[in-house]
Amino acid sequence: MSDETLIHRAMQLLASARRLAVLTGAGISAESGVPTFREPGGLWDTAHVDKVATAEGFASDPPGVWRWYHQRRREMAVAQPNAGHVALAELERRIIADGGEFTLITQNVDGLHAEAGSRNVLRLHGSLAYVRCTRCDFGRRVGMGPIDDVPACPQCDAHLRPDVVWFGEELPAEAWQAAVGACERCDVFLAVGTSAIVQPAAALIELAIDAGAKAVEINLAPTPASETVDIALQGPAGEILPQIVQ
Ligand code: BJW
Ligand code: ZN
Repeated sequence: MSDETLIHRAMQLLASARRLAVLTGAGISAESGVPTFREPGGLWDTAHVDKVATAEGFASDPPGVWRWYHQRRREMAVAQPNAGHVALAELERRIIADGGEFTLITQNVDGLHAEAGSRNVLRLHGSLAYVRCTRCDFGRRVGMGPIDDVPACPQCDAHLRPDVVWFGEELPAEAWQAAVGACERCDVFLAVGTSAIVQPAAALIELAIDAGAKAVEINLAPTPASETVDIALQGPAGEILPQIVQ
């Protein structure tokens, strides 16, 4: 099937959706200048996953891990939503105005969906605009601006950490349950810019398909999900999304 036909079919599917669930990953923010993880030149090329994205790594070197996150926070502070983020926000407005249901499930920690105007956003992996204490229940929004090199908890003086989900950690229960519910109910499912290998987020794709949804994927490259979705569109999300959200 030609690219044009696939795009037309995806457009029709989205236009017919009554309950849409969308899963996004780092690829949707790539055109905003936010690096992805697993592509050549991505974050995991230069950072060691066990050192920067586990609780054990943080415990053994809080200043080192914070240096890595400060750098990423600086990049996110200047990043602007791109045409892909904007198209999803527009799609939400349209579906809600028609009395439908729209859930945006994101693995991203950059806040760009909310900045683009998306309302119902479930952040499965937390947010780099928040910190929380490694010892007590303290947590706070700090935005993407400069903060202390190794911030300390105002309640107990322990190290604060980025409020993101590292490997081996549970996802925020409320967001996860809401995501599962949205995927079980949706009639159309859209996966955008995710390598679809990090669990349990990637399992949402199968969950939606098994529950009867038609599924569309947008990615620069094939992923493990490409074989199972109904329509796999290959190309930049910032170009394809505005075309299929019309
Ligand atoms: C474009 C584009 C453009 C580029 N347009 N497209 C079952 C089996 C095996 C392992 C596990 C399992 N269950 C759990 C695990 C362990 C683990 C896991 O999944 N490991 C895998 C690597 C195998 N999962 C966990 O540990 C999770 N927790 C958990 O399961 O808890 C239960 C439990 C507890 C205790 C013991 C056991 C279980 C937690 C996962 C947390 C992930 N955290 C990170 C870091 C967040 C903080 C931070 O940002 O620093 O989340 S890792 C990183 O990967 C980040 C992302 O959200 C996540 C997903 O990556 P994403 O978004 O898909 O990005 P990329 O780079 O991989 O892909 C980008 C894609 O975009 C590419 O495909 C490009 O082609 C495309 N692209 N430009 C369109 N312009
Ligand atoms: Zn504390």
